Amino acid sequence: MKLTSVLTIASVIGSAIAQPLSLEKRAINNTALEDAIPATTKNNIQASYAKPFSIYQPKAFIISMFELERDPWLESLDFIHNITVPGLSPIYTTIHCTTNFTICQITTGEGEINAASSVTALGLNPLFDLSKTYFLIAGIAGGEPAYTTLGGVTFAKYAVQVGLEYQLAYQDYHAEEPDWLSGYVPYGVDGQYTYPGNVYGTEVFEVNEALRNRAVELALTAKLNNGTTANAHIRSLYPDKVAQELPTIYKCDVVTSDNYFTGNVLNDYFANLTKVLTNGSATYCSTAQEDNASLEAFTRLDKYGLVDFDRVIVMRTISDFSRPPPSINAVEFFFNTSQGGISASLDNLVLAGTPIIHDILSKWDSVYEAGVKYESKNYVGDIFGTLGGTPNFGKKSFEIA
Ligand SMILES: *[C@@H]1O[C@H](CO)[C@@H](O)[C@H](O)[C@H]1NC(C)=O
Ligand SMILES: *[C@@H]1O[C@H](CO)[C@@H](O)[C@H](O)[C@H]1NC(C)=O
Ligand SMILES: *[C@@H]1O[C@H](CO)[C@@H](O)[C@H](O)[C@H]1NC(C)=O
Ligand SMILES: *[C@@H]1O[C@H](CO)[C@@H](O)[C@H](O)[C@H]1NC(C)=O
Ligand SMILES: *[C@@H]1O[C@H](CO)[C@@H](O)[C@H](O)[C@H]1NC(C)=O
Ligand SMILES: *[C@@H]1O[C@H](CO)[C@@H](O)[C@H](O)[C@H]1NC(C)=O
Ligand SMILES: *[C@@H]1O[C@H](CO)[C@@H](O)[C@H](O)[C@H]1NC(C)=O
Ligand SMILES: *[C@H]1O[C@H](CO)[C@@H](O)[C@H](O)[C@H]1NC(C)=O
Repeated sequence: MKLTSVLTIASVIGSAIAQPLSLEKRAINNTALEDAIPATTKNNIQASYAKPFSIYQPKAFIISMFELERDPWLESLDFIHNITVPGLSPIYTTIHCTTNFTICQITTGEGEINAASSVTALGLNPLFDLSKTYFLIAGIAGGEPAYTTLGGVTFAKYAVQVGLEYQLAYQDYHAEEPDWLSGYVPYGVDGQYTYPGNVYGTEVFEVNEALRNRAVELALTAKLNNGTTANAHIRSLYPDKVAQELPTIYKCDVVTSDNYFTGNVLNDYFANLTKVLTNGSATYCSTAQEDNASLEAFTRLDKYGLVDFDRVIVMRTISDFSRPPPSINAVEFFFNTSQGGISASLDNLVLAGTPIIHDILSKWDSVYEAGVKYESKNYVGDIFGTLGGTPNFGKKSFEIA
């Protein structure tokens, strides 16, 4: 880990943060309290979840999924406060906040269940008013050599959940369906690339493109960790130009699957499925195990005004290639080949993520609090249109099955 470079950037923020502790505790708003649980005579009670007593109103929240993603942030910023709240992962029980509670960090635990549960617990916690908070999902991921490389930093517009499918083992389908690329088939249909007949609603998420583009513009000014000589050797084994080059910042999309897939076949299959699910809009370049889950939690929280879905950024840095180079078979590559280490991807989380956080803090009053300048022009939300608007993916109606 090249801490010198991380600390140089951190000191820019750190020096500005070093101020006496001051909690911005809100005055109690009795009107809001009364509005929170409206009187009703009907047997249909709808509770909103106002947070009139919230103490912490962070401007930026970093979301890590496990220890290795968390630690570079803990080292680079003054996360001196530990706040333990109900519902977090048993391994990661505390939220960390900086000296003046302006920036906070949560570690969700890995996989879709952990991510959704932890983000929900955070969002419902009465101590935190997150209605104006910007969230930076900052994790490492597998990378597609056609679009990114080891140490590369990807910022997504779409997050696609590809694991929600039927699955048959090869021995069970290959006689009848010799052309199938994999044993996966979308729900409610019998063709591998047929648009699903039914969905659970978490299959595709689209986030704010204008905010994503601002984060990319700023990240491009960062001096990234280029990785090890072993990383460089692995890059050189791929025919793809992007894979061979030094890491930079990329705009491309993330898939989520609890199933940690690798190899050419499943990468081809899920790349194609991503196109199908998003009606051609998304380009799969990074694979991770949580983003759709976190985004589902954010969607539900936004519905009640507890967070602003427009303020979510999804950043994934590339720790390893998700398919082998032509000269190595998939098993040998996955289980037996060192790709040169993940330290560049961990460093680059902080190096590429800090500029947007710095921008949010330094232009809070003039730009970010109101959230107008970088508000979305694209559709944002899930496949159902839960937050309003009409997605350019999905269908008019799905069966519930
Ligand atoms: C907290 O620290 C940030 C970062 O330096 C600074 O921009 C902000 O004004 C501080 N907020 C308060 C309430 O002191
Ligand atoms: C109090 O809450 C009401 C209803 O949510 C809102 O309209 C009003 O602006 C709030 N007042 C203050 C001072 O925040
Ligand atoms: C806060 O949590 C971190 C790890 O999550 C730990 O290293 C640190 O010691 C804790 N600090 C306090 C004051 O408990
Ligand atoms: C995936 O898509 C590519 C490009 O559209 C196509 O050439 C390829 O045959 C597809 N793969 C499968 C297994 O259908
Ligand atoms: C990475 O390589 C680029 C291009 O050569 C260079 O500009 C940059 O300074 C290098 N980064 C570091 C941290 O050395
Ligand atoms: C891994 O490497 C060792 C030593 O070179 C070799 O004996 C073993 O067969 C390899 N395993 C796989 C799965 O390629
Ligand atoms: C997406 O593609 C499916 C399958 O072709 C189609 O039924 C659906 O109408 C398309 N959705 C949009 C918004 O174009
Ligand atoms: C998860 O990601 C997949 C693939 O990008 C997408 O189809 C799905 O809608 C996403 N679900 C959520 C909840 O984001």
